[in-house]
Amino acid sequence: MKLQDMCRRIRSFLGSNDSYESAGIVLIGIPMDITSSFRPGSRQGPQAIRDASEGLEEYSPYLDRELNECPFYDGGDLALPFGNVEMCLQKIEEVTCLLLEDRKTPFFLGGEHLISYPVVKTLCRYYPDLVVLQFDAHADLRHDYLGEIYSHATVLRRICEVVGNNNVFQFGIRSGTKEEFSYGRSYTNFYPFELSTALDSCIPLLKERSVYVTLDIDVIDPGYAPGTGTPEPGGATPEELFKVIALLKGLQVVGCDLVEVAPTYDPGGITSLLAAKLVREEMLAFSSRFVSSEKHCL
Ligand SMILES: [Mn+2]
Repeated sequence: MKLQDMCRRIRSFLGSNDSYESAGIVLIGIPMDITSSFRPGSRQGPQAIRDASEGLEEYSPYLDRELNECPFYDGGDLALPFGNVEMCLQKIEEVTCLLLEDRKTPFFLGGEHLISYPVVKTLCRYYPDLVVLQFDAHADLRHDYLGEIYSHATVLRRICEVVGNNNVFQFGIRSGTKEEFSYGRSYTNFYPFELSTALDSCIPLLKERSVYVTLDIDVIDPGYAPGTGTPEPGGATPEELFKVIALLKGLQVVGCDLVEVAPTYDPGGITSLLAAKLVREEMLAFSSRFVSSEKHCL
């Protein structure tokens, strides 16, 4: 099946290429929010982020790069069989596989955090040395949520099962059960309340590996990013995240996502705008790998 048959394109992200073939990064929206436990609505995230991107410049003064130096293609939103979690996860696996077969770097816009699971599950078949970096308010390490093992509250636990506990790095965590914190401290590279300083200390180790970055918008304080399903007071500033992204520049990022933007709770559209700016920064930071990426693919 072709990408165009799997996705719907409406309006594209700022600066998107018209050509899939010449793109390195492919942006795909995953409008899924089936397992959101507190406030649903993240299925509208991808389109709100695209709309907000129109207000940004294509040039990043943080990275001194411009989107036209980074050929990317916005493939639209994945068509999903709403209501059926397993089929949705299957579709996400299929589209990830298609992008990897075409030697693209997938960049997914959520949607709820569960979408990261099928993506990582697929990626680690192509990149056996994969590590996952999570930036999030929540540990997402529950074994199950009310008996359901596939949930946005269990997603990192499932990811630990596919890539191995030691290959998961968790930053900025400030919410979870006592058991989740204990699991994190014992089994993952667990940095609660810490972001750029902790990441900086991990960079030498991460340089040797293929990296997946999952960014939950709720890592940022709800004062800056209220438009999300489970806001958690006491979070990071946007500046801290720009610092984080600058540190990631130079790593072999083979895929990423930005999840949990829920426009219904977003007065003034400030969360979508911040998310769009983070997407721009990430694309510019991660595209540097294309210079040397060929040897690394498949
Ligand atoms: Mn979260």
